[in-house]
Amino acid sequence: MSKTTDVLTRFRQETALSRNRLIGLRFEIEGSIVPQKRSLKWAAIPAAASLILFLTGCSEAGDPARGYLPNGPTAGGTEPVTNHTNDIVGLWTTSWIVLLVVGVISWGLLGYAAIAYRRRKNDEGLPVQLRYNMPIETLFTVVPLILVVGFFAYTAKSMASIEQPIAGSHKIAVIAKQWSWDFGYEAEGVYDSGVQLADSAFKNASSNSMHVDGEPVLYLVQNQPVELDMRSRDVIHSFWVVDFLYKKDVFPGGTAETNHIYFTPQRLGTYEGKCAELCGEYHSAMLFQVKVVTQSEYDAHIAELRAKGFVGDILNTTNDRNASGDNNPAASQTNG
Ligand SMILES: [Cu+2]
Repeated sequence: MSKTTDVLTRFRQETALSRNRLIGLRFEIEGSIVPQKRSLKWAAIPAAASLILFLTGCSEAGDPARGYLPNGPTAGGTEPVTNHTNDIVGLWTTSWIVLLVVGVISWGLLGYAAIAYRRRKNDEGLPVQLRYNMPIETLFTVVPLILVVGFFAYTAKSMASIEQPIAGSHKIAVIAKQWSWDFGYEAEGVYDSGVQLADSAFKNASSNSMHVDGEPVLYLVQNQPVELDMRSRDVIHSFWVVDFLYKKDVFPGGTAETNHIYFTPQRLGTYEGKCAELCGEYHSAMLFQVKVVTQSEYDAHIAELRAKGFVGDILNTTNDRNASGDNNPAASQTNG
């Protein structure tokens, strides 16, 4: 054996730490950092808990049985707000229950694995590695697939029933415009035209209500099925009555672009509505109200509109957001 080979061999022997020993060393070094990290983690738990308490504290009126969804003015009775709201609440809460079950199982398994298989004092190297485990990988593929298909199916079912026209519906035209709404009572031949709310109106609004004086108001009769035919005069808006738990985009264009909502309002009361599609500078001022009233109150409102001269087909008027005078008699009435 030459001297060179001899030196090389000794060098190799002295530096020959196995790969596993190296990995073990890495764990030992990193392990020494763990206690510090751990104390940080424990500190995060009370912080997260108080954050959750703080955040949920905001929804004081929320009902857990409804998944904290809004439930309209309680003074109006106990009926569902519309004929669709129970279905929507059911879809929402069932989804949460299913997801929580999956979550609890996942978090449980995670916690169990972290504790039962934690690194112990004399452990060296890597634990046995699990790869190409067909049963586990099939489970991880099939379970999410079932969940996604299930959620899709139930959502599609609910949407199909919500989008179903109701026979004998009372037709009302809803026209969105920057930044207000027009409502056309087609059968009665009258309309109401909103004008953009003035900044001063917001200063007078009470802090615990979205309502601002001068908002356009859509009147609906309790228990009378209604069809809203919705169109925009300019850009895309979205019709959203919060307590109805449903919103729908409103597009500019003709009959083909007209969107429809079908429902039966079931509970008397005043409901806040807004545009739910960012549509420009005063998007947030695009507020309106829906009043669900008795037939006689409705008739009185229609008579009032007629007396004010708001007669005709709102779709064929040239009303626009800035119009006043002849084209838009409402301008001088609503927000003058
Ligand atoms: Cu809008």
